Amino acid sequence: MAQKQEYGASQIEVLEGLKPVRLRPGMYIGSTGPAGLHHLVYEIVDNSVDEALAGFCKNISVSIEPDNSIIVQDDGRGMPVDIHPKMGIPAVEVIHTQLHAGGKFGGGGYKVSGGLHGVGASVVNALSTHMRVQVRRDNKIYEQEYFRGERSTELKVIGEYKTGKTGSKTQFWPDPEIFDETVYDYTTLQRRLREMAFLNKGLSIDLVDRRVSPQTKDHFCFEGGIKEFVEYLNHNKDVINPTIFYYEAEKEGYSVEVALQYTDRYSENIISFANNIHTNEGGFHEVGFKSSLTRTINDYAKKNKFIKDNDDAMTGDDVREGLTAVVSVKLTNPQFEGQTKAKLGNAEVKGFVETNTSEQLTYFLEENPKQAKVIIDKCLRAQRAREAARKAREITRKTSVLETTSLPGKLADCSEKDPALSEIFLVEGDSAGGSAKQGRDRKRQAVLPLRGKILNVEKARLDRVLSSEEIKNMITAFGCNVGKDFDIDKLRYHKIIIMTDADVDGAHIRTLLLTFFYRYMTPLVEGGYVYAAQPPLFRVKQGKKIWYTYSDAEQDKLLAELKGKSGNNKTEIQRYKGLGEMDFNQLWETTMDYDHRTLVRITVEDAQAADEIFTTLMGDKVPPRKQFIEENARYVKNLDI
Ligand code: 2B7
Repeated sequence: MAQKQEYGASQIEVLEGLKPVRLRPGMYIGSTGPAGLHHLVYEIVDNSVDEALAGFCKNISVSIEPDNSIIVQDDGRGMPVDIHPKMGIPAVEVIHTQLHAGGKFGGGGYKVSGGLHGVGASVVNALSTHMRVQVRRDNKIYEQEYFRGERSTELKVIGEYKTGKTGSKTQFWPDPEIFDETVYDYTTLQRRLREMAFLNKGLSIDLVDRRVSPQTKDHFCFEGGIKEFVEYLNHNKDVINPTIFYYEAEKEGYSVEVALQYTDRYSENIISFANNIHTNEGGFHEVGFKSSLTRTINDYAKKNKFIKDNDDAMTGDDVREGLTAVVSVKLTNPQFEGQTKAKLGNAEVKGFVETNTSEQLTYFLEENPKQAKVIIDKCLRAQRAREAARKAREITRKTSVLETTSLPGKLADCSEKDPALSEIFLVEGDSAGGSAKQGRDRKRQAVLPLRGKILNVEKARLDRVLSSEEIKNMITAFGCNVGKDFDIDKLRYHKIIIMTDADVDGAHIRTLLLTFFYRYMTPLVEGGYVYAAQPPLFRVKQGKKIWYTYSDAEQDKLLAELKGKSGNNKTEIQRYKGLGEMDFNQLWETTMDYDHRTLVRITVEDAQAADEIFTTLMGDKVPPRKQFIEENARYVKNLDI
């Protein structure tokens, strides 16, 4: 490593520049947990994507190196290396050591993708022990290195060539002083980079994991963009209109792309993005899309005599039942609002999306009358079902189970009345339910056994969902109703703990529950009230001593330690196939006892991923399931498939 430089006044300013990032990393990357760790990669990739959006980069590659460092490479113009007139140091150094180096290099409005407005590279640098940047430009390879955000070498030319190729390459090592954990998860990067490739059509993104042998690889490039995204989202579902509706439109400073297709499902799945950022909380682009959809479908239905007049008009819910749609807008000055800054606040986008969608969708329906008919029929069926369900609800309202105050018979409630101190275990199977009831802390822990598989709410309308015994039991036990009537303030337990076996069936039940909570009790997931219990995988006994381990790695470690210690003691190992194999004492000690258990809090992302995993792993179409199991055999192995 090069020797430290003497710093002039202006350079001290540079070093001061990144201090706040190390002091308050959460302010810049959201958290120092796994989400923040992966965010580092997205910040760097965002800069490559911007270069692609500017029209100069076609290929991006991301590699997880054996030492858990990350290499990102692109074939753009290469970061500028000329001396910055004000700072007196190379532009590439300014980019990596200054907090506000955005926009100055590519002219006004350069930054189009999300992220930290061009300060991404310096933030990543500040949070890495070491960073190495290479630029190919003017037939020269330039290189500079940094240490915890400080320049550790001067920019220098380390090679020359004649091909005229250009590009940027960055390698960074996330700082263990900052992050709780510095091990990257392949599937997390895979999901986001796949999404990025869908959102930027024609852009090629490669991902490789060099930590494993053979290396795991993906190549993402979608000429069809978000049209292929919709195809991907629906790959395991039965679709209504075989032709996916797709259009793109542009005007000064704004672009919009929409793709949609109806399925035979009952839920709606609209995913919206602004500047490649998933706008979870919606915003004006989504509002514009939805109002256009409702109006255009009703107008077409009226014009073609599917409905008589406005009295027969379908509601937004009716026209969105079974809909899969992706809405992606890009704009120069996005305003992100809402609790998680995931809501697009630019009001002018509404009219832009609404006008274009109406025009293009009308055109699509008129061009494809057969598909228009199956779509309208589907919406009309939804309308009739909703109407019938509403009438049925009105009749049964007073006697409705959901309104009664009596708790389900299978629930063993706790005596504590303060929800903040109470928790409920949702336990797979009656036998484990029995042990949990016996082993629990009766004051603060309630137990509700769930029998077998719960209903897949993806495939049923609300009225059928509400006729499921297991679901009714949960609704009454939680005390806060369901769907539009859900009231989080009435929640009777502030911890809802899913306790399932550590096998594929257990994962399936957990997934079904998460899908239900996410679809029908959204604030429950958003508020962080849902947890997964972690039952042990092994019990190890040696003499009078007993250990429980919760992963294969932990088990291997323990066995190695025990081997090192005593030679002649016999070791008994029991592998738990399910919760049912534990007696009530063991269940308490390992999984329920406040002092010894581990609970994993479920995030909104977990719940969203549940839907995807679920349709792939357990869906009704066989080939994707087989493919999933083959591809994930290594991960599923310890789930005892
Ligand atoms: C706002 C800053 C971050 N930048 C440029 C030009 C190209 C370019 C970049 C990049 C990630 C790691 C490999 C513009 C923009 C800086 O100014 S950043 N390519 N790739 C990147 O960071 N990849 C640029 C105008 C003329 N020539 C080059």
